[in-house]
Amino acid sequence: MANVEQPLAQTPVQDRALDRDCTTLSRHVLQQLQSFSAEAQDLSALMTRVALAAKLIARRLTRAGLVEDALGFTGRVNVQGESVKKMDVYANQVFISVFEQSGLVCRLASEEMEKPYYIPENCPVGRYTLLYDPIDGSSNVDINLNVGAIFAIRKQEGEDLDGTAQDLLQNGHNQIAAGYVLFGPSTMLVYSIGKGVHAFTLDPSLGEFILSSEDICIPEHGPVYSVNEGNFWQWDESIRDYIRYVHRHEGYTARYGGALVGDFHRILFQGGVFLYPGTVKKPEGKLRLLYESAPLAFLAEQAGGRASTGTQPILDVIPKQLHDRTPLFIGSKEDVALVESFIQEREREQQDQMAAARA
Ligand code: P6P
Repeated sequence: MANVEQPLAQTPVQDRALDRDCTTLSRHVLQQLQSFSAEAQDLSALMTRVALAAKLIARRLTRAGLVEDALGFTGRVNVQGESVKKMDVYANQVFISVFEQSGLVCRLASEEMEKPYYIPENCPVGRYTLLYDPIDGSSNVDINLNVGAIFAIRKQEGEDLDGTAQDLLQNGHNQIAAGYVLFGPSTMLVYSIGKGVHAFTLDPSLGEFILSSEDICIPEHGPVYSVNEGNFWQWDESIRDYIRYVHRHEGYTARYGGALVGDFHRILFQGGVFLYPGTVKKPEGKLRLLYESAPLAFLAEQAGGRASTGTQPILDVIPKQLHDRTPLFIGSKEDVALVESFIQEREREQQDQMAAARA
């Protein structure tokens, strides 16, 4: 038998490091599905395109302070009634560009676009829709603080011949993949295809997202509560009761970065709860269901956490419109349940008062 050259021996640590560096996002998706079926290949290709979008946006953000016309406002207002930043426009277009000619995505629905964007050459063969918030927390862009992008992938149902994408108005259990990109000191991509939550860190020297945390689990309880207390005067009494509770009990700490992705990322790893309740000005809440709350709720539940409107699991909510908003309470099971208990208590008191008034 010919003398087969044995590879030079590496230490187990060296072997593990090399294997990790070879665990790219596309490989991980296929490993997760344990399949090379057409659908598995589609998902792997979709995630690879999301990763490309993340790299392009990260590159722009890293140099934003040096590039003409990268920062500041466009002077326009989007469908949400929010002032549009130049980075919002750029990032929105990046997602469109990376999915054109992909043959995969027929429609893109974004916080920045009133109606879904159709890629005719991909329709109707393209079986997937990307829902995304291209830059979440864009108020942080001009001050070089962390921002994020949030995405969800759904399968198109029916032909959508009237171009109104009514099939997107379904609950969050219809998401086949969801995740976010955190543009922070490092760029991280966190995703789930329904088989746990996994985090990848961009290695700029490789231009690849490399697996950094697998099967992430949110602690049952954590010290962090993340909320904009400047809205205290606008909240329902039940939320004020919860805030008074955490103010008066040891073991809680407030963290609020003004960008949902960064605030959620902290809670995903350290536990706690993020709250964006309804307010006097926005009784339905500020955060958008289809491309902010539902994707993060998918991740939270996959990681053993919880996500609620305060009275209903986020993943059960069926939107009436593409840009519907919901209140959001998301994070550790015990901490979300504690917030819900204050809401339920107030509801009981109100029902008792109404019953007493009728008696
Ligand atoms: P507020 C950013 O505009 C965003 O949509 C989320 O990223 C963030 O959690 C929230 O709004 C911040 O809103 O009212 O506290 O400034």
